Amino acid sequence: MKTIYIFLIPVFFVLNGFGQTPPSVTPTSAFINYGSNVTLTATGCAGTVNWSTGQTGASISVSPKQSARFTATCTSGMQTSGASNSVLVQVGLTTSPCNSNVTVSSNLSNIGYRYESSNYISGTGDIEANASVQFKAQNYVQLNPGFETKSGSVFKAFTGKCTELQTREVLTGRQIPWEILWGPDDFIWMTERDGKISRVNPQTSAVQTLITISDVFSNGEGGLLGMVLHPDFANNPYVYVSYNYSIDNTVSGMRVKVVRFTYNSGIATLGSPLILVQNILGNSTHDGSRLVITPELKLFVTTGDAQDLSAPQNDTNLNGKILRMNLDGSVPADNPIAGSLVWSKGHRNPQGLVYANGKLYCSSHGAGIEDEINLIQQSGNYGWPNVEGFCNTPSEITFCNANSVIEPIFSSGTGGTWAFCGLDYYNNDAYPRWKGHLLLVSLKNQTLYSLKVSADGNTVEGPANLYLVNQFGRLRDIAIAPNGKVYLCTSNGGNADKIIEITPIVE
Ligand SMILES: [Ca+2]
Ligand SMILES: [Ca+2]
Repeated sequence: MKTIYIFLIPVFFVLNGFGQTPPSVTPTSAFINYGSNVTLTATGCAGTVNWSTGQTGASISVSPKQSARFTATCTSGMQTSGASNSVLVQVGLTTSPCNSNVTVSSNLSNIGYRYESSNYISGTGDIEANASVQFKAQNYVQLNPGFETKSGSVFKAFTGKCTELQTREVLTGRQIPWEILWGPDDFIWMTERDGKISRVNPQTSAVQTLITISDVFSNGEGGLLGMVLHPDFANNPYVYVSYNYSIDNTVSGMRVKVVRFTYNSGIATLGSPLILVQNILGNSTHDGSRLVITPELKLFVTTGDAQDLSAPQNDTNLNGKILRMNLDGSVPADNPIAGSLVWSKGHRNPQGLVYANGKLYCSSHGAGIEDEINLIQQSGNYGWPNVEGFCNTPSEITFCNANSVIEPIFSSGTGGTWAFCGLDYYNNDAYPRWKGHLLLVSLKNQTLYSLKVSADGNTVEGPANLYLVNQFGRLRDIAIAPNGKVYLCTSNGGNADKIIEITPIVE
């Protein structure tokens, strides 16, 4: 008895005495734009929380200039440092401004950063382990005594002109353009949420409105949303759209339908509407509605949960799904559930969709955390509302194991959302830096991102690259022209929305 008693005492103290478990830090991961901040909170410490930044207190706000790990330690008790009490805050970085001369005198631990100069770059700082940094100067790069690339770092230096994204306003004065795409007529085709479909001449900025759809019910985030053209448009001049209507002219009567219109170029109109699917529950938010047609001539349509959390995991409900249909709206014989349009489930509000590398990539809005990019698989379950982002909480792990949930290939992390929207894939030689990258725009973070996709197309490699941060406000969608120019549309409202043309200037 006595021996047992001696061993019980330390156990008692660790669990209930002055012993403390290490403070846990939330968020568990975070990804921020360069220049913005994130609040880190430590819980489980009875004493004072000391942070690796030198700050104290349960919650601190940090705005790191580069990716960094922040550690919380507790002044009292037996807590020990460990993985559970630190968080890696990744910072999306962009190319440095193209100044005439650049001197890099402090040590660099940036990941995927490029210093550019129109004359020379002089380096004396170290490139830290795990950093990957490039110096690109038009005339010369000078590595002074003391400059060192540490083991495990990646460093490249070369000469060349600054890489610049030249931007031009193609169009202004519009109201919430939602879809922009490059048409086979070399015009930009555009939907606006109030119901208009137009052709925009990218050279002259002339707008030709083809139709104002009479039964579009535009409320909140709902209205006329996604659009795609038939891949063989010359022979099949069909335009497919997804939009909200209302069965009783109220928000609670909002539904979503997918309609095919026929383009008559002679009289510049869209007509002969053919309803492919209708009566999908809609709402003033969470209506999905991005469309893609694959080379096998199947139409994929995203649907949102329309604020009905019971829908995404219910196979008989079309909300919170990605639907797959033939181009006349019929159910393909090889869909996973006989007679059903459902292709994948567990989606919250997916509003970006692109087919590339023989794969379907989808971006989706998270609730308060974890905006996701997912690789869409037949019969895939993406977890919502039971799982946000990765399967990393006890209840999520249980659900994921029981339901074979597929985790995202990229997430904004648990630090917050960026409001992922339009998604596209850059496969053009005009801007080699983006070749093989997903391009993504965000509303809340007002940023264009490029994300390098792995050679097999199955993963995103490295951190996001950020462009045009806060320059044009909220960004809704992307279109890419065959010549490699990229077009973005803004979503700021006030009849002041724009289409911006990006011309990469590469030597
Ligand atoms: Ca688009
Ligand atoms: Ca999670």
